[in-house]
Amino acid sequence: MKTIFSPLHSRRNVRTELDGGQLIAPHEKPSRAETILARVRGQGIGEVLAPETFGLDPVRRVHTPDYVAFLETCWRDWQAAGKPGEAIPAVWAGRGMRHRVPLDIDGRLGFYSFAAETSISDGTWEAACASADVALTAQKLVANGERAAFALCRPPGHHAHADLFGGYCFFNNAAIVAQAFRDQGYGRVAILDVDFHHGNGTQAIFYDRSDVLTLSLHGDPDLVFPHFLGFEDETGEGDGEGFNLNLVYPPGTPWAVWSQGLETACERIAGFAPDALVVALGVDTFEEDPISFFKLTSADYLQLGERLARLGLPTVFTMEGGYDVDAIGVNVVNVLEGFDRAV
Ligand code: SP5
Ligand code: ZN
Repeated sequence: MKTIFSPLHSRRNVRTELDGGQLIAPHEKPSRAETILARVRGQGIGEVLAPETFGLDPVRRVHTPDYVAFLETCWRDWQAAGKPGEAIPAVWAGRGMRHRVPLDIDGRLGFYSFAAETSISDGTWEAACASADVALTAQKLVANGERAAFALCRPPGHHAHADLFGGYCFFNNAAIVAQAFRDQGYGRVAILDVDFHHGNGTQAIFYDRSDVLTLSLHGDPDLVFPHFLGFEDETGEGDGEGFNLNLVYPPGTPWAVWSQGLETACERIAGFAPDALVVALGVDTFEEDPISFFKLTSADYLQLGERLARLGLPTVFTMEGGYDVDAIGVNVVNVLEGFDRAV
């Protein structure tokens, strides 16, 4: 399968992540993408292509214009306000307060975010735009007849809502791909999120729609990020009732248990009979991941890829999380090789 990669990902290179009351070196760092790319090339799984540029119209099909405009100028506005460090939200509209967009950059950072671990600095905007182009280029390949394509997106996307950043995410690449398929006449699209964390942004974007089925397997939000969405009683609303599936697992979950959820999700996808599949591919389910608590092994990712291939659908993979950089290349490429082997 072909891989789409942009060196502009490296423009996303913040120094800080708020964690445990300290500013630590971020988990979501440039070496993640470089390690995956090296493994893609090393295993020779297919050509590596640069993205085409699609502009912001397909991004704005999923994100609000004011959110996109905020991201574009956020770093400049922060600097113009004379702030010494990286841009980090520190105030939010709590219960009973007003959800209106303030003028001040501190206020706007809070309005357009749901978490403070995602700092913004020079180059974040450029990398987020390039990441969306990577995803849209993979979508175009598949729309033009490729069975599958791998969008090596960085920064990741699945936590980003229509107008919220957080969880290391700015543009929801998986949602942008699904909407692009819809806009090109694909009637139904499924998004399966196998990242360790709940795909809260993806769920929220399509929550009231029956044309995009969203499914996510993840760590119990009672215990882990994003904490405020991702429970199993969230099944969709309005037209979308019955078109969202969350499968929640506890600490220590191994492949033998996780794969039963994968089977449930795959059967639901088959019943939906979509015209295309988007896989939000995180490998922070790995047993050695530094911020997660599942116990998948490197070999398990081959089986994951095989099961996804058996759905028999045109498939776009978008890269999401995975923070054990030593293993991230092997684990991601195992999914893609397992898929290609089963096709
Ligand atoms: C795309 C993706 O996987 N985003 C995940 C964002 C998670 N952010 C919160 C991380 C909290 C980490 N706490 C670590 C404590 C263990 N030392
Ligand atoms: Zn994750």
